[in-house]
Amino acid sequence: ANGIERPRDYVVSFHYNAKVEEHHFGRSHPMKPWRLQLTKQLILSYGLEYAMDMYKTRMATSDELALFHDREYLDFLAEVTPTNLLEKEKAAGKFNFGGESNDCPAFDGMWDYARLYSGASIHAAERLVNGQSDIAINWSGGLHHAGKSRASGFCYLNDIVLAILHLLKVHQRVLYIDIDVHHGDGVQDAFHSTDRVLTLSYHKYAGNDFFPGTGGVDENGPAEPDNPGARYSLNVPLEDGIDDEQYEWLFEMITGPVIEQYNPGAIVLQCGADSLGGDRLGKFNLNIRTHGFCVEFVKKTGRPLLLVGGGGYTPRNVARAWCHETALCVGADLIDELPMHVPYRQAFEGEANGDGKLYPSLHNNGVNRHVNRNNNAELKKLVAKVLTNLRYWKG
Ligand code: TV7
Ligand code: CA
Ligand code: ZN
Repeated sequence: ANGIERPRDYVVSFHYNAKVEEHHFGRSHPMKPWRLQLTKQLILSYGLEYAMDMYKTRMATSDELALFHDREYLDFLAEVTPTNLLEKEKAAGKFNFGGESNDCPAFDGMWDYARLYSGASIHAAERLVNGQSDIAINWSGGLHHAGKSRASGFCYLNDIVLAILHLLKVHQRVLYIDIDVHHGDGVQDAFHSTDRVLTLSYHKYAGNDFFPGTGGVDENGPAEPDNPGARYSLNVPLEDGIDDEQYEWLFEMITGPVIEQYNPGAIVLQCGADSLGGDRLGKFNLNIRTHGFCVEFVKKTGRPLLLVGGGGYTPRNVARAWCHETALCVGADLIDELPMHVPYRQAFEGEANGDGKLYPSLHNNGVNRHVNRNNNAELKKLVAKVLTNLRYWKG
């Protein structure tokens, strides 16, 4: 031992390929792969790489992707470019490309970008499957909206579904938890007819007024009599402005019994950072430590754990949250004052950017605070409603 090393209680692996950072969705698009560069820099400046196994991951192959995605859709992704998109009008419409919203643009390098983040999740899952890691992390993944043959909500390939398919090779049951502010519809849909994957998403829900419009509390998987997946989709729809105390209470009250009763062999936690206060798209009031509370809570159950990223549209706070959560995994306490030598330090400096701290309040003086439209009595009823599904499980 060199004095820096200490016994590891968990073997943590970090799966990443820096090439993902170089991709751009286009001017003014809120998804910025560059936030991953900021995240990695924070992690390195705190020295967390000495406490993990660092892997440079490869792109997923077409055969690996075809375990979930349609070949025809994959061929389209491989061929489409900003210039030929118009000629491919028919296919583009079918696969939910371009269009008015431009949520999923055909940007240069998109196919490489999507294969890189997918490759990292697959590699991370393989490490867990082999028992080489207890916790595997891919902050470039977590793209939970992509369908079998459909791009949606900034997601082209569903790395989460692909990773879960690997975990199912050795685990009878896999639990998927999603704390992104958006509903994890793509993962839910992929496993709606099996009881071997339980999906649990916490999100803002406002019907058609908030993307993707699904995830009501009564949406629990098709209720056909012979569908084994019925009751194995759980949704926790929330209003704007939920605070730290309410979210921690809710997360514990629901996730606790779910883990205990479902007894999964492995857990995948999507850590979308758009549920933080001050996010450009989300409207919750969560601080970084509360977001991390969910990671710590799940980690403490001691099951093989895959952590993936997801949304997060205020890059400096995405980097803070995912750095903090990386530290939680390796069991390190980080000092609040950011290291002097962190590159891009100015992105974290100044009153509006968190004053050079790792844990600034994300709702300073009410500036970024959203009105809290959740009340405790309603949340209590919501917990009861979500948990009724558990009474229908057998075994
Ligand atoms: C996992 N919100 C993904 C979340 C995906 C959200 C949406 C935008 C958006 C797109 C842009 C853009 C934007 C400022 C924000 C119905 C619409 C309404 C777009 C103008 N600026 C995740 C997807 C969501 C694209 N989509 O869960 C290019 O916001 O609400 C919608 C769809 C039609 C399109 N308009 C919004 O976090 C990673 N899109 C700027 C440029
Ligand atoms: Ca969610
Ligand atoms: Zn999101």
